[in-house]
Amino acid sequence: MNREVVLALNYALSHGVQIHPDVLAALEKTGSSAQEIIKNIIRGRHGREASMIGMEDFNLYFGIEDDASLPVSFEVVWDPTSSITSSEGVEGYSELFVDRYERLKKIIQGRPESKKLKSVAAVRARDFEGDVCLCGLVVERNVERNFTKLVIDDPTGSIEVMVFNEELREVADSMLNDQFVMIVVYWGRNGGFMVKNLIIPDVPERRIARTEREVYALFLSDLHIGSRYFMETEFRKFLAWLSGPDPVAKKVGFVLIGGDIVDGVGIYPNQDKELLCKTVEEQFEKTTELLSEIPERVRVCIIPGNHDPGRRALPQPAVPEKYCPALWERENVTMVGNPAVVSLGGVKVLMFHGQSIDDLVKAAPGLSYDRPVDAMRHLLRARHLSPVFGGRTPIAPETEDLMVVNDVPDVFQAGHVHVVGAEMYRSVTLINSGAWQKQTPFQASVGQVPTPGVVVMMNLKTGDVGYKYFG
Ligand code: D5M
Ligand code: FE
Ligand code: ZN
Repeated sequence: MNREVVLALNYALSHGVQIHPDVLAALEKTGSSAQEIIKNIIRGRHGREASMIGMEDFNLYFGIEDDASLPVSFEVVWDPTSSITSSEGVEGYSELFVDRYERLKKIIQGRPESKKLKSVAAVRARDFEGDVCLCGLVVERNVERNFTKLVIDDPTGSIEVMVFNEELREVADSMLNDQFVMIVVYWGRNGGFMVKNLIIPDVPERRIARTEREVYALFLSDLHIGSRYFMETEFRKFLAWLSGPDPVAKKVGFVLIGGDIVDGVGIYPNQDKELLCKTVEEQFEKTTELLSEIPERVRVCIIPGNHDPGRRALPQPAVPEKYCPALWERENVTMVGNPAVVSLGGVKVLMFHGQSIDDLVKAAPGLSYDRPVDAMRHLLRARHLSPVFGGRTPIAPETEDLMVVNDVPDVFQAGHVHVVGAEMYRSVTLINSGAWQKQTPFQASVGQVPTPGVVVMMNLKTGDVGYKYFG
C-alpha cells in the first residue's frame, strides 16, 4: 500500500468508515490524492450510515458507472404538445369550461360530501328537503359587509348563494373567478340560498414517492438568455460546478428548466433596448452553446415560458424545433410543453412556467410576489393551473381543459416570478425555481425583487430540498 492510500485509510477509519479492498486497490492506481478522494466521498454521503466505502461509492464519485448503472429512469408522463388543437373560434371557450367543470367534478366526487350532488337547475327548482350539494365554477364574487355573495355556474344554469359564516367567508373571499367549488346549501328562512359548507378539490395525503438510488434533480427557470440582464457569468459558474468533482454534482441526474429559456423578441414594449442577442435564433444559439456544457449523463427537460417562441396562450406546445434544432438534436435534452408531467425514477414532477401567479397575486388576498409557493399552493388546491380567465394569462380555446391538475404530482415546479421558494404541502413538494436574470428596470419600477442565481436541488431519495447559490 502506498503512503497516500494508508493516509486515506486512516482518515476513513478515524471517521468510523472502512474501505473495501477493491477500492484500496483502485486507489493505488489513481494518480490523484487518495486521501482527498476518500474525504470527498465521505462528505458527499451527508452522514449516511453505511460504514463501508465500496466500489459503488468509488465509481459514483468518479462518474465511471454513471451511464451504465443509471437505474433512475426518465419518462415524459404527459406532454400537451400533441393534444393542442389550437384556435377554434369563440365556441371553443364554452367547450373548455364545460370540460373544466366535468374534470373537476370527477375529482371532487371522491369526497364524501358529494353524495347529495344535484345540478344547479335542480337546486333552483327547490325540489329538495334540508341540505343539498352542488358544484360549479365561481363566476362572480361580491364581498359585502356581513356576507359574501357568490354566483356559481354549471352547464344547467347559474345560481346566487350567500355565505355568512366567518370561516367559510375566508374560503369564499379567496375564491378566484372561474375556480371550481362544491357547496352545500339550504333554503334560508328569509329566502335565498345559504351556504353551509364550501369545499375545494384540494389534494389528499399520499404515500411519498422516492427513488431507490441517491440522485439529485436541479430546478431552474427563467434564464432569459439574450437579455442584457441574463447572468451569464453566474450561469457559467453553475455549469462548471455541474461538470466538476463535487460529489453532489456527480449525483445530479436531472436538470428541469421551467420556461423563459430565452428573453424572446417583442414580448414587452421597448424590450429590444434590453437585448444583447437581437433575434430568437441568436438567443437559442447561445442557449445551445451553454446547455451543451451540461454532462451527457444528466437528463435536461425544458418547458417553454411566456418569453419563448411557439404560442403564448396556455397550454403551450414545446418550443418548435425550427427555433432550436441543435437543442432538439441533443441526446440528453427533452423538449416538452407547458405544463407537462415527467417522472424521475417514479417521482412525478408537474412542470409549469407559472404565468397565472400574476393573476393570483392580483386577485387573491394575502398572496404576494415574494412568496410564490403560497400562490402555487392555491393553484394545487384548486386543482387548476390557471383558473382566472380574462386576466393577464392568455388561455387558448381548447376543447379540453389541459390545465386541470388531474393527477396529484410528487413535486410541483413553477417559475415566472423570479423568486425561489420551496415548501411541502401535504405530500407535494412545491418548488419555485427562481431566475438567472438580474432585476429588470420594469421589475425595479414595480418593486419586484428577484432572487437570481440560485439552483433549487432535491435529493430524490430522501426528498430533502436545498439551495445552491451562484449569485
Ligand atoms: O416575468 C417576470 C415577472 O415580472 C412576472 O411576475 C411578470 C413581471 N413583469 C416583468 N416585466 C413586465 C412587464 N413589462 N409588464 C408586466 N409584467 C412584467 P417574465 O415572464 O420573466 O417577464
Ligand atoms: Fe421570466
Ligand atoms: Zn415568465
